[in-house]
Amino acid sequence: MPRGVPRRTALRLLGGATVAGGLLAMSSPMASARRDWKPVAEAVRREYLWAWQHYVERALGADHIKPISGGREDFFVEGHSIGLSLVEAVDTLWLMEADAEVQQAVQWIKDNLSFDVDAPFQVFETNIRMVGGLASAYHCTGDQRLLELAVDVADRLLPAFTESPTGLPYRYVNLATGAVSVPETNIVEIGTYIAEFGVLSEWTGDRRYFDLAKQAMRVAFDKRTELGLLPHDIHAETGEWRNRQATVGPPGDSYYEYLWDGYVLFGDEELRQWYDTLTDAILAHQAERHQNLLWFPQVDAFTGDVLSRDQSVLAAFYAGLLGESGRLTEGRAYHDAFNIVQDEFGVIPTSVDYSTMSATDRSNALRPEFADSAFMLWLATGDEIFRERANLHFENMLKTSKTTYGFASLADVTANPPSQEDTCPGYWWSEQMKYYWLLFSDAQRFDYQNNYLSTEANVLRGARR
Ligand code: DMJ
Repeated sequence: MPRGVPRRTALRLLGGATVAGGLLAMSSPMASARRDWKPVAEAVRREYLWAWQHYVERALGADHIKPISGGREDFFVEGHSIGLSLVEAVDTLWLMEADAEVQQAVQWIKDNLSFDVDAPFQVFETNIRMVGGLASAYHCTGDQRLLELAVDVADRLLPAFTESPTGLPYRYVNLATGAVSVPETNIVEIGTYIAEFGVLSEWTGDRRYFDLAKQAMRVAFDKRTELGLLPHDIHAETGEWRNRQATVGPPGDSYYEYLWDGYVLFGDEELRQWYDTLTDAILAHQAERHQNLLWFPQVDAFTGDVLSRDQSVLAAFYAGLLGESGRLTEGRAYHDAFNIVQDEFGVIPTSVDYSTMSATDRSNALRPEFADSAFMLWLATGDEIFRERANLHFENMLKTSKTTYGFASLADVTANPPSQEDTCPGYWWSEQMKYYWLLFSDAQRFDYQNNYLSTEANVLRGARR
């Protein structure tokens, strides 16, 4: 490196480099050259089916497999798994044309899955993972029983909305009794339903799902500040904001995503107007350039003052959302910024302070958002650079997370080698492996022109049966 050139600047000039003692792959300066991606697609499928086999042998029906020990782990309720990873996997297996595995998973669901559980379930997670997982499994396979189960669990979530005086859903509902709890919520957990609920309305003819989901989004939108921003915490019973901080990361992220998605899926112009209004305000009052990179700090929604320059890895999804909603310049720029983080750390830490490019949380729970936005931007532009970036994401995951019985979350991405945790989140089965597969395989069963993937990457449009 020439003297006097700061390391990060040099990396940027070179088009990317590596950290962690040379352990991780480098991004290529030839990023836009075309290449044969089929071997990468085959590797993605091979790794996925290898992990699936271990899940079946060691943890069938568990919410999570513990990939290091081969044990089982619950997600929603301690002591009561409901097959989360399996439900998350069905559409990915189907897109990979792993039909024996699809049949095995669907059979397990038919024989075992019951939502008659006397325990509080988190409404947001149950919706994006279980309603969405079953809805996408139905969309892919056409099996009516999967739709019935999606409707069953969605119906059990409805008291969270209907019992609330504002229409903003409570955070928890007991699936057996309908008892609701925890009104202290946030805009993600009140506003990430319209995709799953909307397709149920479409498929069943019952408008209630769509209407309840949209009404909750409206309550939050109507309370935007004079700057047009939304604080992220809100109270379901009073409708009052509980804080002042606006963020495109959690817990703000998928509220914005589902405004756009509601428009894309159902042609709802009002949702599009809400999305445009909020996005214009975010770009005006939240965007910040730092060392020629675009970032979205947390700001005070009432004054616009910057509160924190921490950037959650989950916020990387926003690059794709900006791109797909027609803000390609900003979407690319934000992906470029996260690409610098990938080049700097290999695996992107859970959060970084971009003003110092230092990790403020060194873990990474197999987060898919960088690959998510690479996929969305590739769909929008066809630019090979996004495949290159996603390929590096995949390679780095293989090098750091692969373990005895599957893929493990990382406790510290800066350790050499990165230290692993004995857990694999359910979304791993639905998100990044699907994005990689769709990016690299030219999948026969996917309509690349007309499709929709939910915030959990559940395919609710575009399955070609
Ligand atoms: C997933 O469950 C969904 O993408 C959700 O919207 C937030 N992020 C996790 C994965 O990181």
